[in-house]
Amino acid sequence: MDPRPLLSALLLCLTGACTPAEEVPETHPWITDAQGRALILHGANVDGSAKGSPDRMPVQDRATIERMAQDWGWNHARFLIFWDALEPSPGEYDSAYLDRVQERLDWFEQMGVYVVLDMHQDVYAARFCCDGAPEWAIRDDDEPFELQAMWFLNYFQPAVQRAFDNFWLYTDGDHADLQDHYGDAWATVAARFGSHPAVLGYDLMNEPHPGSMLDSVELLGGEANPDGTHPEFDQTRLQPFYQRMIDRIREVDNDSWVFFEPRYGAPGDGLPSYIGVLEDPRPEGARLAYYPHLYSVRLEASGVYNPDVDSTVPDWERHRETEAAEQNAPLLIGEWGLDQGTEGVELFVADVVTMADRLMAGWAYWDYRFGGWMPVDAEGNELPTMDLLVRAYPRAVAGTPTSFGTDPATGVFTLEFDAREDVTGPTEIHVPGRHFGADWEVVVSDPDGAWSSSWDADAEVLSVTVDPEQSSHRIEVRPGD
Ligand code: 9MR
Repeated sequence: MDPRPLLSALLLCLTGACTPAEEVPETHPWITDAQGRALILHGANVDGSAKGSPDRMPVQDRATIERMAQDWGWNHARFLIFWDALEPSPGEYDSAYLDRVQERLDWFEQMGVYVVLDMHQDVYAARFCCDGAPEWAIRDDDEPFELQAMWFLNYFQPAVQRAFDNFWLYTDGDHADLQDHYGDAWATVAARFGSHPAVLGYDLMNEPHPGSMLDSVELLGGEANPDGTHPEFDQTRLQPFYQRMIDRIREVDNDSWVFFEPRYGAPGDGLPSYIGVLEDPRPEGARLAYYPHLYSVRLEASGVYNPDVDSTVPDWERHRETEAAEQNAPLLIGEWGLDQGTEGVELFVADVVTMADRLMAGWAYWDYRFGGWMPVDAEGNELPTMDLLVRAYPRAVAGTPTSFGTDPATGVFTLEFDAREDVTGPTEIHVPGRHFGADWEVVVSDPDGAWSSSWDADAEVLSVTVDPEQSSHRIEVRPGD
């Protein structure tokens, strides 16, 4: 028997971050649209090509990005932005860069795609291989750095770890200006884009790395160490940083959602995060969303997915569900994905999307580049896994969703939700023709004649207006023959 889940659960409780199952709230807040409808988001990260491009924009043009909405029925993009592009010298923001971001946001708005702006970093900064902080914000104390062949191995270089350590030490370090600048950079983004109709909110930092506090045993999937550095990092570095950023953003933007993720590494692989409860000063109620990543180290190391020995998906589900409930925050997968050449790729993708439906969590696939991990080749042709990413889901629910999902045996999609008085507009369900055919059938639990539906064949969106007299509703979409 694998003792890890038990140990992880125990550790979670020892560190005060555990919520016994019976205390987990039954509902969580929903991200809603202007009509109050709960949004479920399916989409992709747009995208890794921006990291190294001279203008820091992804390679795609309007037409390729439009395929998200047109061909796959997606309504979500996690859009990469970079601190070094935004603030090339201290306190000076590049307005031409923001204009380029704006152009993409306008495209997304026209496509009905909701965007989360993700302040991306990998290995702290471009100087160390990858992307993130501007040159002036690298405080590595001249620690050594040797470029490694695999990008993530650079995280073990002393210069990289020192740069992170200095960034995280806010109150007792000499580098408090770094987080102040980072917060001001976010405030600049939020002041400029907070009211943009496509923008849902901000992901505070991509995969925040613990620097020298990284526990590499845990990173490689080993047992969590109860005396290890990760709980300390999460609670004394990451959590106060997040709180500072939330408070700073709220000075300029009261309405957008603030998304946050666990530290880099182990949580993505299913191990616990220890971030304590974050507070949103927003007087009308919190708008904080939990946006963790999911990657299986075992799968990436072996090139094979075997669910009998790889418990990433169930481990991740258990911990993230508990943590989201503890934060009282909606849960969405900010990144997940894998090399399409992996043995068992379809099984893994099916396991993740089914789990996400079970949690009623949206997701953004990593990433949108054709010919990379996206199941679309360099010429733009779909690979078989795309059929799993294109699935029925409720894009907007006129009430509080209580469950949804597709029965793998029958292909029937079912959505259940409770009525809510302050919502207007119909419930919208993406019904992909590739799975449902042309003569599918919709069955609603409300009395005949008390509900109505319409069909947008172009967008493949079914709209259902339910009977306001009923307190709960069940909508089934049954595939045609
Ligand atoms: O997939 C990306 C790979 O091509 C790059 O070399 C690497 C460094 O820039 O980043 C990879 O993308 C990672 C993302 O930035 C953060 N989460 C994990 C992604 C996959 O490893």
